[in-house]
Order: sequence, then structure tokens, then C-alpha cells
Amino acid sequence: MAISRLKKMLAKGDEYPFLITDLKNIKYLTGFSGSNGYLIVGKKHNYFISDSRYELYSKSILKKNIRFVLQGDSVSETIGRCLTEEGSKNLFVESHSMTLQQFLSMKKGLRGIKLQPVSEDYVNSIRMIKNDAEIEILKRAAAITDDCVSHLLKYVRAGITEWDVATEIEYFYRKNGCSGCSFDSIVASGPGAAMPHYMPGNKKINKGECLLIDMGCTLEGYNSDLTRTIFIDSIDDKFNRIYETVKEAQKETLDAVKAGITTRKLDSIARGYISSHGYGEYFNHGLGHGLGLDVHELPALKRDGDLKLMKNMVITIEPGIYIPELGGVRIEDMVLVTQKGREVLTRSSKELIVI
Ligand SMILES: [Mn+2]
Repeated sequence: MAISRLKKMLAKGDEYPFLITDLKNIKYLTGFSGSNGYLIVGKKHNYFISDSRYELYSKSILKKNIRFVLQGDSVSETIGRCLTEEGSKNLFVESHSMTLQQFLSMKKGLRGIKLQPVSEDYVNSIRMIKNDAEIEILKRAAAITDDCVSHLLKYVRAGITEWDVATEIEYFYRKNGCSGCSFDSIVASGPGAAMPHYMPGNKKINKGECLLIDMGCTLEGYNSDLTRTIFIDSIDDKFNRIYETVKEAQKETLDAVKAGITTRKLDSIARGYISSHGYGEYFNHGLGHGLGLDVHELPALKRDGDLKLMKNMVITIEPGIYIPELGGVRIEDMVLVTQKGREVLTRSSKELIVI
């Protein structure tokens, strides 16, 4: 079904045959989750190329409309054979996923074929809208992440290190059926929390500090993403105000999520609220992103985005305020867009927590 949607997009510009090299896109279209594969969507046939390690597995999962082709010594030669069968002198390729080296070596190996880079990621744009099976997995991934939050609230205390927390998160996810974290967890205490993409280290978590935890799991190939900020032992007035501002900005934005609203409008709700409280310059990143097979995928929720949200997109809403040298607060939830509104998939409390 997804392939037929892709074919409709390719037909517009007659961009056949189309070579898919992005492994997430390949997984989406074929179910294949190995590390080496090439999918050619042609006018006549569809071909999936992989090596002998994956032959039996591929044949067991491929639908009837995709033919398995065993990769020879040179993948270009194997692709060339498929193109001969298609009777085509063109090959359209996904420019976002191919390295320049791959492109040049394919160009050399496919003499007489015109390689045509396609900059728009068609498959990712199809992936924006989740089907029921994907939504079900994402809901489970969100629930495991909520369970991890509950676990951490019992585990975290002053004196342990950021790295202890990051390790605990990974262990929890693996113990609960996930293949691991969807990205390196951000566990940022005190001043580190002022950096939105901080990397945790051996720093001890101290009393009086904020602790920002941004984490997610990978479950059956799908990713969750959540951020909570808690405070250790005490919180001062300044951070109390910052926390309430982020919390309210996130709530107002969540309340506005529904099919049809533009990403620009959503961003302006969060940014407007934060700016009106005097912290505008301290919210220095985008509002959120789509998530699914990739932890960051389309749509990008940003200031200049004209894209309208559609039913069954799964996105994050994650405003934050970051004060250099002092710390920061971010609150992030995963949200399913519905026709009339939204369903927030991560349900961990956002009340101020001081532990
Ligand atoms: Mn995120």
C-alpha cells in the first residue's frame, strides 16, 4: 500500500526507476530491517537487492510485488541488471541518503545510465502519516518511557552522577523489551541543562540543581521521545517561574494541536507565551518534530513552517528556556494528531517535582 502511494508521487514527474537506499525508508516499504539493502521501485517491477546473509530472511518477509535479487560482487552491476529488465536508461536516487562516494561509484559502475538525484524525501513524507499498527507501537513505546520516568523518580538522588542516570535509562529500556535508547539520553544537571543537546558525563548531581532528562526508547524499530525537568532538594524563585512558564507554554501549545493547524502557528503559540513572560531569547530551538522509524523525521515544527498538521501524524511538543551558566527547563511530550484535536501519548506528570 505504501509502495502504491510512492508510485503515485513518482508518476507525476515520471521519476522511474527510483532507487531507495535509506534503510528506514526500506524498512517502511518492505519490512526489511537488516543493514544492507537496495530497493528499486520500477514501472514494471519492484526489486529488493541484498546479499546472501539476508536472502532467506528477505524472501520470508517480502510481499509478492517485490522481487528478491541476490547482490553480486558489485552492487552497481546488480542494479544494472534490474535496469535492463526495466528497459530504462535513468535511475532516480534519494540524495539525502546517498554519500557522494556511493554516488560516484554508482555513476562509474552504471555506464550509460543517467543518475538523477531527487532531493525531496518522498518516502519520509508518506511516513509522516502513521497507520494503526505504527500508532499502536508508538503508544507502547510512550508507555514504556512513562514507566521509565516513574522508575527514575525513585532512583535519582543527590550524589549520583549524570552517567549513572543515563546508564539506568538504557538498562531499564532493554529490560522492558526495547532494543535500546532511540538516541543518547540527555541527562543534564545544573549549568549543563542550559545546553539543549548536552552530553552527560561523570558530573555529580547536586542539591539545589535542576535535572533535565531527555530520553526515548526504540521499540520494534519505532522511537519514543520525552523530556522532563525535575529539581533536586530545592528550587529557587527564578526557576520556579521558569518552570511554570515552560509548563504553561507547553500546555497551551498541546491544547492547540489538531489537524489543519500550521506548524508556524503552533510554534508561535509556544514562542509567544514564552516571549510574553520575558524569556523569548532563551528559547533557542524548534518546537518539535515528527517521530517514528527515525527519532527526528518529518514534519519539522518550526517558526517558518507552512506545513499543516494532518490526522495520524505523531509529533513532539518541546518548548524550553535555557539560561546560560544556570540551567534550563524543557518539557516534551509525544502527541498523536487527531481530526479534532490530539491524544498526548506520554502521560508522565508535569507538576513541579522536587526530590
Ligand atoms: Mn525531541
